[in-house]
Amino acid sequence: MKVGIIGLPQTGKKTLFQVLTGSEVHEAGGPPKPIPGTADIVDGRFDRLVALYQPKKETRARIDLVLLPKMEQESIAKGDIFRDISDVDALCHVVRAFEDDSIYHASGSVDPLRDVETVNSELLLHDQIFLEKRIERLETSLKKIKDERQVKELDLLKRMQSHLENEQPLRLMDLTEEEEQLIRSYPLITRKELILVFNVAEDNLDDTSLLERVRGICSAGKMEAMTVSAKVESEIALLDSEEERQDFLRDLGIVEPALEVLAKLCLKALGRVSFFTVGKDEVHQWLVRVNSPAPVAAGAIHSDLQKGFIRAEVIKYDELIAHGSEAELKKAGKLYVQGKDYIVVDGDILNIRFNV
Ligand SMILES: Nc1nc2c(ncn2[C@@H]2O[C@H](COP(=O)(O)OP(=O)(O)O)[C@@H](O)[C@H]2O)c(=O)[nH]1
Ligand SMILES: [Mg+2]
Repeated sequence: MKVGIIGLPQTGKKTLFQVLTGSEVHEAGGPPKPIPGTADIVDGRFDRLVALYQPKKETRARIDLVLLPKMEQESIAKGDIFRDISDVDALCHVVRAFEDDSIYHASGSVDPLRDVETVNSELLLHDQIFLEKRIERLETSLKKIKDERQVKELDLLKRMQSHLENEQPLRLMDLTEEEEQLIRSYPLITRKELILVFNVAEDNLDDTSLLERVRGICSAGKMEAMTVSAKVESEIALLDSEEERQDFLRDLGIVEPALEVLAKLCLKALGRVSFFTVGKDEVHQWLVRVNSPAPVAAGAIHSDLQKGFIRAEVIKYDELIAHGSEAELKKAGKLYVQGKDYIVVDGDILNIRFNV
């Protein structure tokens, strides 16, 4: 379960990756390779819970990231880049939106919408070429032996092909469970969820005009979009205390920190929600697949909790904050006891009752 960071050269990919993973990337010589890393999920709810419980230990949820080589003529022509891209579960496309004459742009000017188009066309083209080859092979094989599964697959791939010819990414197609199975092992890139991260100049952080301009193409192509200043984020990351960071954000007039927005979009793209366990010993944020029943969430904590699951005591984050403490919340009768069919909702605080 990992998110790949892609983009044209000099867009801020590395700066953002370093901020997210808290690591330093040294670009080695030789052919460019994907660089793996792990990022904490930034979530203000976690910080509030830590403030409330003052636990001995704090554990944030984490996701895997991969910094992929830049998309440029050479890597595109060789095709290596697509193999790397098809290896990840969701994509985060960093798009340059900041002006800076001292930093070259591969196309000579800063034009974020053009760059989104450029990259999307390359991804569409990759899937088209893949499908074309696969269809050809299937047709040859079907001439020799008639195979029910292959007939179905051919029909599906042809539908996908005409979809791509209309310049529509494959993520727009609704597939049945059976169809999903047929294409599961294929390196189709436009099937993956895509987040556009516009790297804007520091003084454009509160400017929403770019996001308004892309709203149409985002809903048409089922993409998410956000703005960030990779440079500002890397400055914030250098600050020593949480207090300083808060002051800095306030001075910039930032209401919802970009890294929190990005974390949310990444979880959505990966089809994950988070829940919490809380107490004096530890506040812990966990990730589970969306629509997981309570025992599966319990299993994310420990397999014993799933095996011996009895019930889940559920607290709603917003209700806890509104009542100020767990004791007040319980007095108000807002501790919910749920059984094994309960579907965990993002932000739930769970206490699993189990026996071993
Ligand atoms: N002015 C400005 N420069 C930036 C920003 N983000 C990155 N850069 C600079 O742009 C160059 C490319 O950044 P880098 O993170 O290496 O991008 P990558 O090549 O896409 O990985 C570096 O010189 C960065 O310091 C930004 O938000 N504003
Ligand atoms: Mg660079």
